[in-house]
Amino acid sequence: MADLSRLGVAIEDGDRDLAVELTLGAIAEGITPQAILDAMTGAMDVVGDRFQANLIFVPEMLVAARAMKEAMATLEPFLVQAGIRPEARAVIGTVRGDLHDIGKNLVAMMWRGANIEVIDLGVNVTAEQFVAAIETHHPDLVGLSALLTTTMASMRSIVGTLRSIDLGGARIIVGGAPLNAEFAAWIGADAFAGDAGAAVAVARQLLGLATGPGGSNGPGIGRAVQ
Ligand code: B1M
Repeated sequence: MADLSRLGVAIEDGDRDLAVELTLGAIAEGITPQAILDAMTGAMDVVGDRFQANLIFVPEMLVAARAMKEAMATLEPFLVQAGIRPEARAVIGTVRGDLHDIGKNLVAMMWRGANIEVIDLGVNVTAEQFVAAIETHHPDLVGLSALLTTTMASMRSIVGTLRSIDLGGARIIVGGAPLNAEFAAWIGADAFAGDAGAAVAVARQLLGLATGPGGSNGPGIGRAVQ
């Protein structure tokens, strides 16, 4: 009998092979794709909480996210068959002038792990590229990352441009080591997330989605005041 808690632990531990094997086993036993997905996203909530609490660090979070990605790829055709769709869609990118993408990639992985579809625009993304992606993909979230004090200005200018167009209700989340909640509020973002775990909790808060089993509003979350 498939044990979904074992699947969760395999993802938390970053054991890709076991995560895929347990996913296949659960599918073969007829466990619903939704229940399997819930076990996976719950595991990523736990990972996010541990990361925020400094109980694990970037390498552990990366291996967990990779295990999640592979297990998700296994589950995806069954989710599609069952008509289960991502709960939200996000566009994310590192802002113009900035080539740092490790943190942004982590946020993208964690969002995917939280059943948010992510369109990743990469690095050095201009305002025009963000606008084009918003017009094409109609996201619920727009994520901007900046790692340099110099590209904080670029972020401000991009958010200014985004505020001048019809975002279709999309909310703007910003993050990156040199930023804080005050800066996020000042440039007109909806929220700041201090790390990839917080990015999931903040996204859920902004979108009014249910908080996962391990998803608490831990440290690192800053809501920008408009
Ligand atoms: Co650069 N770099 N770098 N660098 N680099 C820093 C950022 C720096 C602090 C190093 C230093 O001087 N101590 C410094 C910035 C100083 C400043 O502006 N105050 C710096 C500099 C100066 C530079 C160059 C200018 C160096 C040069 O060429 N003279 C140059 C700039 C290039 C450019 O971007 N135009 C440069 C280049 C590079 C590399 C290409 C060599 C490489 C990047 C490789 C890559 O990303 N693919 C690199 C690296 C690796 C770093 C350090 C060492 C590590 C950054 C990192 O990946 N951290 C960094 C020093 C440091 O941090 N110790 C440094 C790990 C990552 C998981 O954390 O990115 O903070 P972080 O992401 C976190 C949170 O910030 C948050 O969640 C993530 C996960 O928890 N977060 C978000 C990030 N984005 C978010 C978005 C969200 C929410 C949360 O919502 C959308």
